[in-house]
Amino acid sequence: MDKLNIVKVTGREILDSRGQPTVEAEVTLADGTTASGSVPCGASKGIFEAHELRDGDNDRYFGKGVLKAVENINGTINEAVSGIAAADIYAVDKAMIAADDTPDKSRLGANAILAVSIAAARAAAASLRLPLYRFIGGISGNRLPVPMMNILNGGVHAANNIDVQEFMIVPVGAQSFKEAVRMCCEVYHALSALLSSKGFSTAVGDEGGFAPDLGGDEQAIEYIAEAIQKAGYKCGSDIMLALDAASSEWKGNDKGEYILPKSGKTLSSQDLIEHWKMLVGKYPIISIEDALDEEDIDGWQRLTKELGEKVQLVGDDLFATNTKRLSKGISLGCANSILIKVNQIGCISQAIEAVKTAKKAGYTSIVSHRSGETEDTTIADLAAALNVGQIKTGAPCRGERTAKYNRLIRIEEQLGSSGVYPGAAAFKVKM
Ligand code: 2PG
Ligand code: MG
Repeated sequence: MDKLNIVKVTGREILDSRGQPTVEAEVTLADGTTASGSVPCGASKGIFEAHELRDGDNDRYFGKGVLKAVENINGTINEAVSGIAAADIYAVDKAMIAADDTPDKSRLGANAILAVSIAAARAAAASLRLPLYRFIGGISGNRLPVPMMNILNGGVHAANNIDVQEFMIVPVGAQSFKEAVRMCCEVYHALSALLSSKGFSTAVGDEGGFAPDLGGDEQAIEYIAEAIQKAGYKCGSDIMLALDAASSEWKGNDKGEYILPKSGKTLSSQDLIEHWKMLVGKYPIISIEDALDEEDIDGWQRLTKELGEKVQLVGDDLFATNTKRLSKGISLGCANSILIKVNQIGCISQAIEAVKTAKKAGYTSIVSHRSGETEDTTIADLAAALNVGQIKTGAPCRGERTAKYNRLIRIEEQLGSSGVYPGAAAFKVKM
């Protein structure tokens, strides 16, 4: 028997950063190596995501328990992957997908499948004595990602009055990942001082960004621009801005209608496009994610025509890390970038395939966390391994977010002179 063959897989219920139950899997190989992997959970979930299996037993965790997913790991998945070499992550994932046999992984649960996919990859890397990024990316996985650091939270991630979910700073002018993190932290602390001095709350949202009540998205952008300057950087060259509107949360009653839940505004798809155009004309915004709803395909086509040369337009809910949806979007001229969230599709190999499809079409990819996270740092390794050049993993605050930044600081140190921090080159748009 090959020493890398999987001999046992077990699951357990653990907690995510919102205190909700989530799945962890542990994989044991024939040589005795064990490794674990755990699964994040979104709040602004798209309708095209793979299925997250929850118990629905209201006596436990208000129905959110994941004991069924754990049972599926201990039973069906354990049988399906036993004997397969963990180093062949495509074969491990394929066996689980076949055992599930649904288009959205709803029988076994994408949360059960992903936990095992991650644990198997980690076990293979550990057995081969390779860092995870090296195991996944080989010797060519050497590009550190530019952090898109979310320092002000709104939408469903915060109990404030801001509709846009994420306001991010993007340190394109840094010379290294470590410096990029330092620059962002300095701006984060400058923003904290600025908000305090104006009498605003500095309590944080789900991703560690501040969550004050403000006068709207423009005021948020203005405070961030001021904080960048206060920290000693130039907004528009050292540090750019990015937004995630998460506008699938704004679905109105009719197609192409948007109702912003906090401000109560009703907008058409074209109104929103005009709003983004106004912001892009006024502020150095390099990237907008989910600027429109996941089902507003005509809107996405117009938006891409009107803004696609100037701004990275990221499809998160729109593509759901799904190669089929991405290919369709590419052929229709929707967006120019994809957010890669492993739990949207439910296993590592399919997330890798989405990155490959994006690359072929000239779309950029951003590896991303979820708003509910664990201490698992797999996405940090994945970002470096796949050379995507961008990562979205929250504010420099809350352990589940800093775990990813700290992992990348270590990866950069290990890569030494072969490591590349791409800065502005990670973005295809003109600056
Ligand atoms: C997003 C994510 C992560 P959630 O919309 O991009 O920031 O949020 O995990 O809640 O979907
Ligand atoms: Mg998003």
